[in-house]
Amino acid sequence: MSRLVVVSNRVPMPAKDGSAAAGGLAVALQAALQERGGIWMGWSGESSGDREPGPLSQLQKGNITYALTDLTDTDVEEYYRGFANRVLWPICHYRLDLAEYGRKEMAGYFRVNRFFAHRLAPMIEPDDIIWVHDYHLIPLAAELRQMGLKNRIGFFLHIPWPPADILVTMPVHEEIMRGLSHYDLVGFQTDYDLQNFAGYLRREGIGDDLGNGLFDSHGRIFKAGAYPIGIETAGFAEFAERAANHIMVQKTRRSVEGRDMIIGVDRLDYSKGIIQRLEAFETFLTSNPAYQNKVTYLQVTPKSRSEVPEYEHMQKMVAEQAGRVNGAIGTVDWVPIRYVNRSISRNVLAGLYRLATIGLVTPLRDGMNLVAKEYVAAQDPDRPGVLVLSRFAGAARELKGALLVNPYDVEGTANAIAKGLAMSLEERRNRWSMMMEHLLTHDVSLWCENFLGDLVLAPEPRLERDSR
Ligand code: GDG
Repeated sequence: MSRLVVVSNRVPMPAKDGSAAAGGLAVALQAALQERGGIWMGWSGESSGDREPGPLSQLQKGNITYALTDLTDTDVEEYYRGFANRVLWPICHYRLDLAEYGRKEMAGYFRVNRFFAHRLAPMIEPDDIIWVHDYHLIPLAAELRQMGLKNRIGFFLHIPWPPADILVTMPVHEEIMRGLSHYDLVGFQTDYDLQNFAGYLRREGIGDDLGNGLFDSHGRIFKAGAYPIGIETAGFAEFAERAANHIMVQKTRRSVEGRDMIIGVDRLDYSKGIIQRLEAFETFLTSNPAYQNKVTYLQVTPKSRSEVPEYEHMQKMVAEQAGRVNGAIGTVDWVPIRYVNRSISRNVLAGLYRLATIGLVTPLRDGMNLVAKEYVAAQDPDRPGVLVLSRFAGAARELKGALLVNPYDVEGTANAIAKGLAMSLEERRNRWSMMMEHLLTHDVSLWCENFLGDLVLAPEPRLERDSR
């Protein structure tokens, strides 16, 4: 079996006690790396200031070598904060209004990808399979090919891929699309993202859809497909059952005694629809006064990318809105919204999911959304809660037992909250069983196996006709 080389912007390092880092994706990839032997390479998260970064720092754990590189301050500013998070992230989440183009940032993005390729290439053996993750590293394969690497290289995009009309507003859309064609397999979260990709090739006249997932573009034949990511369903369900006894979860249970609890869990990000969701909760309470003092909404929102101005602004808006609703509707003995603006342990999170009558997952746009899947997996099979899910999350294409909402429609979301709270136990069980069965049969290990299986079987690339 060939060695596997995973490349991602950040690398989930194993905990000091040797156990794998938490989180389904990390666990699944670490298992695949452990089985085949391999390397996980990425940015250390550290900056070397304005000096050229030193050598890669390497850590060996079993069969896996973790290889981390620092970046300079300029690299972090232009590649990470600049192009990746202020151009690609908003564009892929359909937010043309938030994209900030700058030549410096675009150049920095391609430069850092070249730098990654130069650091990675000396470690690669001819039979290695390379799996690149996410929007930070789209041009990596092209850079590796430029250096003469002939290895199988796959790419998986964790976030949505927008329709052509949106993508073409980005000044370097051609270079980005050319970058994708240098992979042997390009994986998206959903069919819809895949159709957007194929639609762009067709519309811009730069590629042919050959059928069976094969595409011909920029002189290369490659495969593209939808590979909806899953979670470690069975493991997470057991974990949540145990976590229900965690002291913090017990304390929370006592503190909401006699009330229903609704939970929302999101990185603080404008794509997650937190502001619209708080509005929907307020509307629900004002149009269903009988529920006042009967429901507590817990919003867990760890800070994210706080150094990017849009995120700093969001943080202020969410805090203000939660405070305003609490001030307007809360009473001396009831706080409608409990807002936690930091990360909580995975253990407590799993227990809280299980405690909540409703999981409120209403992103304006999301590649998949693992919180929706974790909420379902964490439920007590005898008394499962209800998932209220945005139709614009990739997960909505699979979780048919959810109450689907349009998060822009505040009243519609408020009505779904009311419907969820009033739902009979029988209907809750039926909806939950349907979703749980799907999640058990489509977990993250299968996702990993499917992607790697298809990458190995991807067609031999045709010799390149054009030069980059
Ligand atoms: C990207 C795509 C796609 C959240 N708060 C805490 C915490 N979390 C964990 C959740 C979940 C993960 O973070 C978030 O995953 P999501 O999928 O919801 O969202 P993104 O971070 O935007 O991920 C997304 C995903 O990649 C995978 O492909 O689904 O569409 O945007 O696992 O549980 N974990 C802990 N404390 C917290 O406070 N421990």
